[in-house]
Amino acid sequence: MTDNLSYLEENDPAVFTALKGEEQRQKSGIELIPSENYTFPEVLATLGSVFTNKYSEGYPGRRYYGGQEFTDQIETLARERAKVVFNCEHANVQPLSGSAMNQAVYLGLLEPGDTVMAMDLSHGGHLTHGAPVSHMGKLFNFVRYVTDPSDGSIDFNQVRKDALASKPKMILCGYTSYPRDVDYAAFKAIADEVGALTMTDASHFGGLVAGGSMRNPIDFGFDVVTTTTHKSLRGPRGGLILCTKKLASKIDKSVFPGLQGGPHMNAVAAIAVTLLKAQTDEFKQYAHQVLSNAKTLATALIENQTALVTGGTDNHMMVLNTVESFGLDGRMAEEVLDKVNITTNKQIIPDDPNPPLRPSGIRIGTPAATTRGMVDADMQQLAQWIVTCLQNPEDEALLGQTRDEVTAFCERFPVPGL
Ligand code: DSN
Repeated sequence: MTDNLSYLEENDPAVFTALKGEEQRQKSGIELIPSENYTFPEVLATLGSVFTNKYSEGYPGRRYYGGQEFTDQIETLARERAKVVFNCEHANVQPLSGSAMNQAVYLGLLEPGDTVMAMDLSHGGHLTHGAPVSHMGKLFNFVRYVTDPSDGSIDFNQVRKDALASKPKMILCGYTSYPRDVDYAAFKAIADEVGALTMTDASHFGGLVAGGSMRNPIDFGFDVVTTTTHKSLRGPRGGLILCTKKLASKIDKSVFPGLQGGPHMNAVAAIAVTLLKAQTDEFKQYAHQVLSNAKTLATALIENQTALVTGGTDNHMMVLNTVESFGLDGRMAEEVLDKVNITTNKQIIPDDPNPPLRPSGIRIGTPAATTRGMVDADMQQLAQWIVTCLQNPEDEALLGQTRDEVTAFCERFPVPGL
C-alpha cells in the first residue's frame, strides 16, 4: 500500500512538519480534555481512504449521484450497527458533527419560536442547547433549568413548575460539562405530563452507553438521542441521531436535504468501523475503566484539597474550581498544566462571576488516558502532579522536572496507531 505520508513529506513539508509535531505532542503528553480521545487505527485508515472522494447526497438506495454500490453498503452497515449498539429503532449517521446533529433535530421536529427546556450553559449545557449567542438560541425559545452546584442535583419540582408554565415542545437533557448522571425517568415523567418530546444529547458519554457503563436514555423511552462519535466512542469526528421509527422520516429529511448536502462518506465508513469495535468485550472493559479512573482521580483530587464542582463525578469528567482551590483562574491553570504536558481546558462553572476566557475552573476527564491503558493507580500519580503544579505555578524548576516525569511516564502508554 502506498505510504501517503511520504507524498506529504515530499510535497508539503510545512504541513507534514506540523502533523509530526502534533503526533509527538499527543504521544508525550497526557490528554485530559474530556471530549477528546485517541481513535482506533482502523478509523484513521478509513478516514484517509477513497471514500473521501465520493459524493452521496441522499440515503442508501435513493441517491442523487451514480456509483453508490459501496457507499450504500457502508452507510447501511453504520446504521444497522448503530441500532444494535444503542438499541434504537432508527439511526441517521450523516451529521457532520455535534452542532449540525442537534440543529437537525430541532429544525426537523420543531417550528421556529417553539419552546425547548434545556440546561443553562454555565451549569453544563452546550452552546446548541440554546445559549443566547448561538443561532439555535435565537431561533427557538429556550427555557433554562439549573443545578445546585454543591451536589449537581436538579430541582425537578422547579423543572416541572417551569414546564407546566412554559409548555415546551421538547425537554432536553445530557450535557457538555456536567459530572453527574442524568435522571431520565424524572425528565420523561415531566415531558409526558406536558406533552413534550424528550431528547438526550449524549455526546460526552455516548461511548459509555455503548460500552454499558452508563444508562441508555432510549431504555427510558426517550424519543431522540444524539451523540458525537469522536468523544468516548473513539470514532471519527461526526454525529449520530438515534430515534423512534415514528420520527425517522422527519429526522432524515432534516439532515438531508434540510441542513446538509453530501455526507462525508469517509467518516460514515469510519463510524461503521467504530460501531463494530463498540460491540467487543474489550470496549466494554474500556467503558468501565473510564468510569473507574474518573472516580479514582476525583477522590485523589478531593483528598488533596481540590474543590470539585458538585463534589465529585458519576461519569468520565470533573470540573475543578481552580480559583477556590489554588487561587488561579482557569486560563492560568490550563497554562500551568500545558507546561508539564498535561492538557486540560478552561471551564466556566455554575453562575461563574468570571468571563469565559478567564473562567473559574478547568474541566478534565479520563477517556483518552484510559484508551492508552492508564488505570486507577496511574490516576493517583496524575492527581499528585496536577495538585503540586497548581499549588506552585511559578516554580519553573518543579514544572520542568514534572514535565520530564510526565514525558517518561507517557512512554509506558503507547497511543493506538502511532
Ligand atoms: N467541544 C465539545 C466539548 O468539549 O465538550 C462540545 O462541543
